[in-house]
Amino acid sequence: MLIKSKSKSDVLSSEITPESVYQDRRRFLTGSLGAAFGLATAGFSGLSHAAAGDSLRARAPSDMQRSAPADWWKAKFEAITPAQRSGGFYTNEALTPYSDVVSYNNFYEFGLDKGDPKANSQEFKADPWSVTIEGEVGKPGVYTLEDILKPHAMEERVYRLRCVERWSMVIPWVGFSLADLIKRFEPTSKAKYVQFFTLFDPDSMSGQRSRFTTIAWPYREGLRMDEAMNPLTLLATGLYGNYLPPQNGAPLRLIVPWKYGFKSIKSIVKIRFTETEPETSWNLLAPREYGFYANVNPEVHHPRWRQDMETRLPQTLFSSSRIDTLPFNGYGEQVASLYKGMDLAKFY
Ligand SMILES: Nc1nc2c(c(=O)[nH]1)N[C@H]1C(S)=C(S)[C@@H](COP(=O)(O)O)O[C@H]1N2
Ligand SMILES: [Mo]
Repeated sequence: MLIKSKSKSDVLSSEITPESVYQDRRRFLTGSLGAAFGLATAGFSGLSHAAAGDSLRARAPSDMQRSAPADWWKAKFEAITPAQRSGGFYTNEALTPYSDVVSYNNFYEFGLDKGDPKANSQEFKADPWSVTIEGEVGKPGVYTLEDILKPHAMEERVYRLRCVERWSMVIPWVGFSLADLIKRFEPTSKAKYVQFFTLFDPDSMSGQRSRFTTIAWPYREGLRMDEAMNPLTLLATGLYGNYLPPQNGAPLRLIVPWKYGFKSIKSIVKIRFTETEPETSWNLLAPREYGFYANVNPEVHHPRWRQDMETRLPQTLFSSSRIDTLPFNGYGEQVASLYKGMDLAKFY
């Protein structure tokens, strides 16, 4: 049996705080059970939800405007359109405030604590950037970010993001369908999967130098071709109507809203088309805990964390924001058919 459920005490609400859930995974990563609690983290109290409402698009505070982006890039962001509101591209749930989205992160290349990515990534250079396209594909090559983005119109989509650590956010992304990019490179009939790689650059990514992490760098993830081609699968270039901050995966990251957050790989430098199921970092690290599919599934528990509930961030002192986790993170209508006939307890 590959999946174990933990004891009942595992679901005590008192345990479900952002701090304790990430501490669990952190201890696992470093293998140090004695890791001290009480690390400084961005507090969630006192922050109010911003309603998604009917506003045409979400806006980041103006202090996040970056210096002098190229004209072609700027033009892309000036022309952001809301995605069609049907088809699961929107939710009217309250947006997670911008300040939380950019300060409570998982990006182990920049450290293990939730505040580390923001603290350690501000010097990170996402320009110039290139993406290598390789494997079972008609048009392999090394493409500049401009080559990659130029033909695509940017749109805004508001998705839930559900981390396997049992917290979730609602984030207004900017981006475009991965399917539209994939079609341009003409995958061959042997292309059954797509693999993605994050930049490997220990000079700028302090986490890759750390002796504490056991992750096989570069961080890598993968999707089955039909998952990659699903209209919900997004290549994100921004959030809250502006560029992606480094801590959220600048300049280009994947968003797969029906899967646990670790599938949504950041700062992508390589996309490889393969005939067989590709390696993924978390699966290499702990295959019994992190499967290739990683579909959000309240009935299949992670060996150490039940998955039938989650804490919607931000969590305040006065509200626990505990909600039920939905199959496929609430996107079952769009994606359940991809897994027809599959035993999702086996293919977790
Ligand atoms: N390269 C890379 N991508 C990554 C991660 C990471 O550590 N490295 N963490 C993943 C996890 S576990 C989650 S929950 C999301 C978090 O995205 P966010 O910080 O933008 O909310 O990024 C995912 N993508
Ligand atoms: Mo995650």
